[in-house]
Amino acid sequence: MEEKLVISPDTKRENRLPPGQKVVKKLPVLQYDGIPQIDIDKWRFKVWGCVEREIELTFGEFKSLPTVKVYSDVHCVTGWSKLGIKWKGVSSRTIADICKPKGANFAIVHSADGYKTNISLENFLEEDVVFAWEMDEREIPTEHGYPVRLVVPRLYFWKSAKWVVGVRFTEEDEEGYWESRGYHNRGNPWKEERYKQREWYDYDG
Ligand SMILES: Nc1nc2c(c(=O)[nH]1)N[C@H]1C(S)=C(S)[C@@H](COP(=O)(O)O)O[C@H]1N2
Ligand SMILES: [Mo]
Repeated sequence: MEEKLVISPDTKRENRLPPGQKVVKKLPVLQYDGIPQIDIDKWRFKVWGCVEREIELTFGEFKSLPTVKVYSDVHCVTGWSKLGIKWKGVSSRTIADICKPKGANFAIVHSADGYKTNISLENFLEEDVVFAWEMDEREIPTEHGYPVRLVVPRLYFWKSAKWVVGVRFTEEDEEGYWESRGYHNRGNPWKEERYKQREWYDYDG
């Protein structure tokens, strides 16, 4: 089967660096807590919620799905960007083709460390969104999300969940780990959607 190559459109911009960002040479390692230990024999990729078909796949089954290669930059909300990463994995569109979201408006991505993040269905279905198991032509290292990490190149990197164990499609929006701690709900780096607008009551003493 022919493998698709997707060049994330933001990498083709004349200025690839979003406002307020600095380029780093090496991808930093960041997570809210520890790096989870994953037993690959017990690991499953699950999709449930507002879908016509729920799935639960082993790593072998997941890797036998059609693959896509994505070339993208990543931008962390804390101010660093890493340019030019090669990902390989399963397109979010392939997952949607298999599971057929029905009445869904959001994808809530769940990880083995308890991390969650919410992505609108529209953003989730962009062509360059990939559940990757390879980064720069090697298996994704444990600290970067082995066995599977999501990559959402057009949004700040906190939306790119590491150690993914599943996706739940929902009708209603549901804030994830960082979204419920003040991060912006969408997180478009080109609009600097870093944090939620503070309300007037936040300034009250
Ligand atoms: N499961 C999980 N995924 C996560 C996080 C996390 O804490 N847990 N942190 C996010 C944040 S804030 C960033 S910047 C990136 C960091 O990815 P990296 O360690 O591969 O650079 O992972 C994102 N995905
Ligand atoms: Mo981040």
